[in-house]
Amino acid sequence: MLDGLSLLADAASTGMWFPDQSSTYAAESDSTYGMILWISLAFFIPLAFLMFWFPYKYHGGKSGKATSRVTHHNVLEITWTVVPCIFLVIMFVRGSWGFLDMATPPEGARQVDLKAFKWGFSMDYGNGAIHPELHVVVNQPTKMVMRSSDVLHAFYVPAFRIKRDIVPGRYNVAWFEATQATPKVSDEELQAALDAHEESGAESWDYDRHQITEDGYRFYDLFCAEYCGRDHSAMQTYVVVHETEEDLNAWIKKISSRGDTPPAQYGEKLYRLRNCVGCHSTEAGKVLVGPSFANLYGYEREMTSGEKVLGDEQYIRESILDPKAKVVLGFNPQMPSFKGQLSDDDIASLIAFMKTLSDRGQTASDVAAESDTTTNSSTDQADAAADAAATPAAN
Ligand code: HEC
Ligand SMILES: [Cu+2]
Repeated sequence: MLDGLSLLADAASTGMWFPDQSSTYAAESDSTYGMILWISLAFFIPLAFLMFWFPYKYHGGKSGKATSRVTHHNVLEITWTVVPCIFLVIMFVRGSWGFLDMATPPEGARQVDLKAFKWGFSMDYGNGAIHPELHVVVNQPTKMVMRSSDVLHAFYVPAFRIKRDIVPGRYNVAWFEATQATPKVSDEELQAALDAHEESGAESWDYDRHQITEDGYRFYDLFCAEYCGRDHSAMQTYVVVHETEEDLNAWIKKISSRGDTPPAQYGEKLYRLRNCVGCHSTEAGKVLVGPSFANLYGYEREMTSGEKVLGDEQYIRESILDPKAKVVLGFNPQMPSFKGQLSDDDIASLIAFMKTLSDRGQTASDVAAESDTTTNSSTDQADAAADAAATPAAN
């Protein structure tokens, strides 16, 4: 209730019911909308008034017998046909100008490949730089090439007045040019938000609460605008508009390499950013679409082929690059391949993260380290296999 009131107050204080006009489309879209709204009101109000006034004025009383006094009136008929037609043509022409403009991306637009899935977005900036947020440069056209990996979704950025369906089995293109950057906040403000995040213990970054991204930028909302199932209402991401191309390129570089983040910590980040989190939990026994990552490393599991496989580096790497090669018993081969999307270092980081989730993570890596210098790895592996056979699989 209070939320609703403050939303109303927000809307009233910005003068219109819309967010700031932040793209080249916005002014034209709003004025077309306004024109249609006023024309509709100009017809609706007198018509609604007459609907009540005429029955009152011409009613014949209780005893009166219903008769028709309708005759023909050419001038009247032509007027009420031609005048609304003119308005309709104006609406159509303005609408189609806007539509044609939106349908033809300009030469040289920067391209971002968008993938929509149940229930999130992933933006591909090329060269393995993939992130859920959409990052673009102010006053430069951006072309979105969009696909869906499951059902119908839609790309909707209210501040840009752009909305486009994302259809499984085909590519849909949209383009826009942002006219207002979303600046980076001061280092102190970012640090305060990072601290608050740390303190809250929340698993993922709370954009609504902090009002900045994890990298310290303000943002616009990007919604899915097509009902697509259970978590449709939470299917949302964020748009950052950089002030310069250099700033955007620096950000892309930052997300596409680990830098000096420890591997396990970076692996956890990838787990969330690349949406492993959508299908794999980190809690023992909590099965989502795929098996839990808890005690994956260092334990044996059975495949649909009947083969038993140890969860070591080689197996995990193969599971990520070629998921259908070995399919875990009791699961469908639904995992997409991440070939070409995760670098060797990314995969190593993910494995380091999985080790932190396994009670054999430490010992197993010691074993691996030892096996480089000594030659007892086969006996250790046999021990591990015997252990795994003795304990029923945790997941
Ligand atoms: C669309 C859902 C989905 C996504 C997203 C997904 N996986 Fe999977 N994954 C599965 C399923 C289902 C299986 C089990 C079937 C199989 O082995 O292919 C699986 C199996 C695995 C296995 C083998 C597990 C085991 O217990 O043997 C690993 C390792 C793995 N995934 C890693 C990842 C990583 C890393 C990511 C993110 C980069 C990821 N998966 C994203 C669905 C998914
Ligand atoms: Cu959706």
